[in-house]
Amino acid sequence: GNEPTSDGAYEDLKEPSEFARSQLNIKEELGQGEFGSVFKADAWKISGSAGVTTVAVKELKGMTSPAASTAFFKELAVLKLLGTHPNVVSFLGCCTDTDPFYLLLEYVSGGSLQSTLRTSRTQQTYGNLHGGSKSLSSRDLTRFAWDVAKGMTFLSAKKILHRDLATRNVLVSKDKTCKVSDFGFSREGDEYERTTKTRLPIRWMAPESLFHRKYTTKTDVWAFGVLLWEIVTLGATPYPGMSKREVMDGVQQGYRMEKPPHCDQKLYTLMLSCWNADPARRPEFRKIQRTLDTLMETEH
Ligand code: ACK
Repeated sequence: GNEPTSDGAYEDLKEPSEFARSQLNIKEELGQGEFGSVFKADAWKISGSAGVTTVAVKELKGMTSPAASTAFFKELAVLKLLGTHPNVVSFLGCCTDTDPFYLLLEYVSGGSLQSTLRTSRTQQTYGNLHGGSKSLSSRDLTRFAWDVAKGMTFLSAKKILHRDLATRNVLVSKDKTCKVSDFGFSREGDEYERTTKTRLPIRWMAPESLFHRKYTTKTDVWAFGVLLWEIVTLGATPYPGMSKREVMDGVQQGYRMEKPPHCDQKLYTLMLSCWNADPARRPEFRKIQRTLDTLMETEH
């Protein structure tokens, strides 16, 4: 329990996932995350590992913004519940004793799925639909989708909503395994109603999220359908040529993106099922995973 010790110190209050800063050697910046910089670092003896482990460090300079601070601690709360899965970026610890705060995560060396898809293009025309990849086979693309589905099956079984599922928030390891990342918007619970609207991922959002601020596992399923479309188009921006307003109105009136060139009919059918207007009729992640299991078996 958290009883005061005889000298008055609340030693038991020490966070079990807290990691000593003195065992952390921060190296280069990897980029900007939603609440601050992300760094590469060496961690000494982290989560039971001997010696040095390369980790990713998400930094929050606490005084910068209350919204960022809220996002940081929400992400931390979700990460602590997470457990490990090969298709979800694992949480290794945190430094929350003083400013700046750090989240320590498994380091995934290949960058985001979005950049992996885009740099694989034979032509660097990001805005356009394009089927040609110089380095990724159609089986690689199906495997990306399959990996994300497995990660999301794991998260949804834990009743964790991601709420910002998109290729920019999936990381790719050296052996091309996809890992779901960025839980800054995630929440625990079956259903969640968002009350503030900061930087909403409009093009990935289901109609009930856009118009009623309702988030469920089935709104993550909708976003998964958009992620499938991103994979097939090698990282194009969804609803090409449409403004955010046009996307919102279109989606509400039943408009859905057409089948991209080169897209397998079975994958397109899966996308359309994720975009069913009725959330109850969208498939569960477990079902999506099984559909992709079958596609992986038939594709060589
Ligand atoms: O696309 P990237 O190289 O992959 O650039 C972004 C940047 O930090 C800002 O989010 C990278 N990043 C985020 N989390 C991790 C991680 N766990 N391992 C490796 N890189 C990461 C991300």
